Amino acid sequence: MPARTSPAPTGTLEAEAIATIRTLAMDAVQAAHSGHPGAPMGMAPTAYVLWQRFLRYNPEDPTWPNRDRFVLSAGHASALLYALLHLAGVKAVDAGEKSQNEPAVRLEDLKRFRQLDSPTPGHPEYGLTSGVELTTGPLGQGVAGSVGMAIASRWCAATFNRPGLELFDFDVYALCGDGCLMEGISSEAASLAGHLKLANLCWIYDSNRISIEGSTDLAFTEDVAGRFRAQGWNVLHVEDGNNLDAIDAAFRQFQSFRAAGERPTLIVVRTHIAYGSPNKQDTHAAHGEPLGDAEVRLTKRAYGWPEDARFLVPEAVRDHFKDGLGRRGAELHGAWAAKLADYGRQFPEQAAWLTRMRHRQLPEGWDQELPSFPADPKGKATRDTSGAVLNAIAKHVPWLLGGSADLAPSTKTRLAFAGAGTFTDDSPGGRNLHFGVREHAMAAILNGLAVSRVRPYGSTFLIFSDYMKNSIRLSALMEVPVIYIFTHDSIGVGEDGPTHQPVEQLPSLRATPGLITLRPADAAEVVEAWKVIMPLRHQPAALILTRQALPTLDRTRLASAVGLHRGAYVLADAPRGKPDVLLLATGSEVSLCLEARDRLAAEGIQARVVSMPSWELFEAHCREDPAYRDQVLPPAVTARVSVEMASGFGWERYVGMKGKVLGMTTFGSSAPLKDLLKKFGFTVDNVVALAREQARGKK
Ligand SMILES: Cc1ncc(C[n+]2csc(CCOP(=O)(O)OP(=O)(O)O)c2C)c(N)n1
Ligand SMILES: [Mg+2]
Repeated sequence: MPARTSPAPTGTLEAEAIATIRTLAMDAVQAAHSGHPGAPMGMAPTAYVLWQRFLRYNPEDPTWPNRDRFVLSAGHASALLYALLHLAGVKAVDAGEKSQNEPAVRLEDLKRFRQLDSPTPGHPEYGLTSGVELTTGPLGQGVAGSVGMAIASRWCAATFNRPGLELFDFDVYALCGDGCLMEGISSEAASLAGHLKLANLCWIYDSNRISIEGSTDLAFTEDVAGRFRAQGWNVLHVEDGNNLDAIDAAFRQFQSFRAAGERPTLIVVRTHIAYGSPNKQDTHAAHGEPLGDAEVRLTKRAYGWPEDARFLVPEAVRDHFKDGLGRRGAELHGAWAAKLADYGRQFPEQAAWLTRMRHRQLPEGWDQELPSFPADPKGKATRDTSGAVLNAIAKHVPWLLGGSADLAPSTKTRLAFAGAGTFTDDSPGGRNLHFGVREHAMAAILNGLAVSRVRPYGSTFLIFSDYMKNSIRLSALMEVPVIYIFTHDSIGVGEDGPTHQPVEQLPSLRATPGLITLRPADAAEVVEAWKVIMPLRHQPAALILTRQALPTLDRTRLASAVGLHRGAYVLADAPRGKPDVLLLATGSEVSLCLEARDRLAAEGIQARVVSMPSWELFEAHCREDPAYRDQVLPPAVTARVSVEMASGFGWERYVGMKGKVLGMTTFGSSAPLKDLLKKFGFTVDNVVALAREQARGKK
């Protein structure tokens, strides 16, 4: 292996294009006085070869469903992506995904790298900048998300393609660095990708052997190639990241592997951050920071670039990209559009699905088989009713697919109807996904599926949402409608003990902007929760469900569960109309409050029970209808008790500083449920006592 890469190419149009990418990235970082120039400079030749010679992408229509995806998993190298989007002439699209006649990234935007309201934020943000396929920056998320895209490509091909009318065959490329491959999530995702034989997936590893603290010798000396081979991947090496022929050969090799259909591909590209001045060579000093004006000049000189030029884009370079990527993309896109028209004539039903799926609309009649549940004091666990509802919906939403991190029998998320199938390498049209015990990768893969426009759900125990947290927040940040199904939602788990009993997870999900959390109280609320979730187009949802059975409430005596749509509703009012005390609860604690209400009435205390399955929906509803808050939570009634088997964090918002929060202040413990309920105070007696105290105190 050479000690260092060859000098940057010069003297050809290709060399000029690469130098343009490099100098744009340098200049952008320098102008912002922040950002990472190293990876963009090191990977410019590889990115150039991929985009110009291989990527099937039409800059005129960056939402073309069959485009090859390029994911910049090393999101700190965002300047590279913005330079590429700019040079390729990628067009902006509006909210309705119509291509606009203006660039996604203008030269002015590169000059405003990392500034307020620019489309060139510090890390690439999906939905903000056309052409950005996934929000990246938290290392590992991009490569893991790319697995979701590769699954989507195969699933869409199996579902929609017809002989002679292959609408889907896109490839997915993800560019990562040492950091992404150090992160555990990349191992989870690579393991699954290898198992599923996702031959349409290519990760490109910028092996520059540097991360922030210095050489990878400090903390990362494993045999990366060996690890990927063991996970069922092809591994290719490009020993010199400036050698365009070697890079070209590697992508060609990927394409032949792809045709063989057996394994995903990792291309290890050895790069070396070659700065201008000798003293920066082989040092990590400038890594991850702007180079400084003097170094920028020297580096430009080494590229044969005018030293004083800033943001210089030779017209010939733009034309070059138009002739390469642009021309190829336009031809492929044109041929695809013709195919789609033909497809629409021959397979109108599937074509209609495709249109709806692309625009995140539901098919007609998606809710025609929604079950209803009669009142039943014994009732069912909400995980069970949710499983039934999910199946009833999935039958009529052909692109709703998902699975669990090895807990489907417990989370009740298996699609069991005829034809649902299981997604495997030889049945890629299956709709049950097996993620294995890989929660973090599961959530990132769900994001990759969601941006590919299928409707994904994933499930596990609520406690393990912590393993998935960064990907969950990215679903919210990207505004994609991933459905998270979390069961075993409290100390109700019982004997499994505190390791499995969620306490702080609910508040943490509620604190995530844009995520809708729903904790239904009975079977009827489960149905209503799904009615809220399915039409969501830009928001992820977390559905929080019990393992233990809950009564199915008698809605002839109580308010309709339709109230769930407003997030909180008066389920049972004070028997004589004017409440002395409000009992607020979610999920399994709602029926506890109903019992307490009856006992309080016998003592002459009038209690109102408010079911509050979703704080987010309640807040959203109250923004539109401020009077609703006072209707549900009359300001005059300050005697209030909230009851939820989770950390009480945040309930003060609804019970006020003088109200009582009955929640968890410690971890749970391992014991039969009834003993735990007693120990932690989730008994009718205790709720009655607290309510009495509140009501008396306020009189
Ligand atoms: C999950 C996560 N942890 C830490 C960081 C902060 N961070 C940004 S870049 C970087 C080093 C990445 O090294 P590498 O992937 O080799 O990229 P290079 O520095 O070579 O461009 C770190 C630790 C991050 N973005 N994400
Ligand atoms: Mg590195």
